[in-house]
Amino acid sequence: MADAPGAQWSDAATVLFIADLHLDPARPLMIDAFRAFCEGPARTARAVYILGDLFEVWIGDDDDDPVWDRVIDAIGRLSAHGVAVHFMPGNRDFLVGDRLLARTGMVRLDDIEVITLGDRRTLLCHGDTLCTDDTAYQTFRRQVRSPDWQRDFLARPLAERRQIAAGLRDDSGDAMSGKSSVEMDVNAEALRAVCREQSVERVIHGHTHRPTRDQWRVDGTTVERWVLADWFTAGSMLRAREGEIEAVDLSD
Ligand code: LP5
Ligand code: MN
Repeated sequence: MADAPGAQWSDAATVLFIADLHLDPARPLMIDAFRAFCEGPARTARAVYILGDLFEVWIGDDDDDPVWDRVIDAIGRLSAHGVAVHFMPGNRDFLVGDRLLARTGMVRLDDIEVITLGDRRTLLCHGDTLCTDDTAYQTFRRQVRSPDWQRDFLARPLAERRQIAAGLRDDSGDAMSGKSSVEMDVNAEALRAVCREQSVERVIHGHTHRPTRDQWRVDGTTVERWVLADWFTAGSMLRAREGEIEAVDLSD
């Protein structure tokens, strides 16, 4: 049974964070790597937080591609093992719905979640909402997050949804080639603002695929930020234990 959102994790608990796996039927080796993660390191944890873009594209819980059964089975067995698996939607898989959650045992998180790790309030987010300089993306995001738009999209046949998603990927790729690297990164003031609002001392996010650990001054507080790595070449995670975090390369 998964713990409620907003959890408080004691120093002794191992808590894992992953994001930006972009699991894709075209890349079966990464699906194998994810299954190995679920059967190995994830089993040692009290909780696993998936902070968005688990899937390259999620076009609806009725997607009948058999490759997803391997992913669903792995998460379902991890949940059944007693690990609390939390899912936060990213910009690729915000259409994950109740049916997938029920099949996997995952608990859905809001776009911003604050948990306590050891004694530090820690903000979790995918990271896309912090990229406020990317105004074209933020407009796109508002459109595709609207319930009316999602209802309309999900009512279309699977083949058409696949086609639309592929078209959006092409449009996005074209749009990104005209954006600067700074524009597509986190905006410093957006990061500071959410830290201030949520009174946190630590932030963990993904999305930018620029793994780092750095420190930010927010008023009188030092905020530690961790940016998760993607799984394009190898699996990786952040592991919290005794209130401290370390980055772990899963291919080692
Ligand atoms: O994903 P990534 O990291 O490569 O790029 C993101 C931003 N792009 C996106 C778009 C997705 O990649 C497309 C696939 C989404 C599938 C969703 C599920 C299935 C269908 C749902 C359909 C809506 O998120 C990219 C950022 C980048 O991160 C860095 O932060 O820059 O943003 C864009 O490129 C968006 C463009 O700037 C504007 C959108 C172009 C498409 C216009 C079509 C409008 C259709 C509106 C539909 C209502
Ligand atoms: Mn993303």
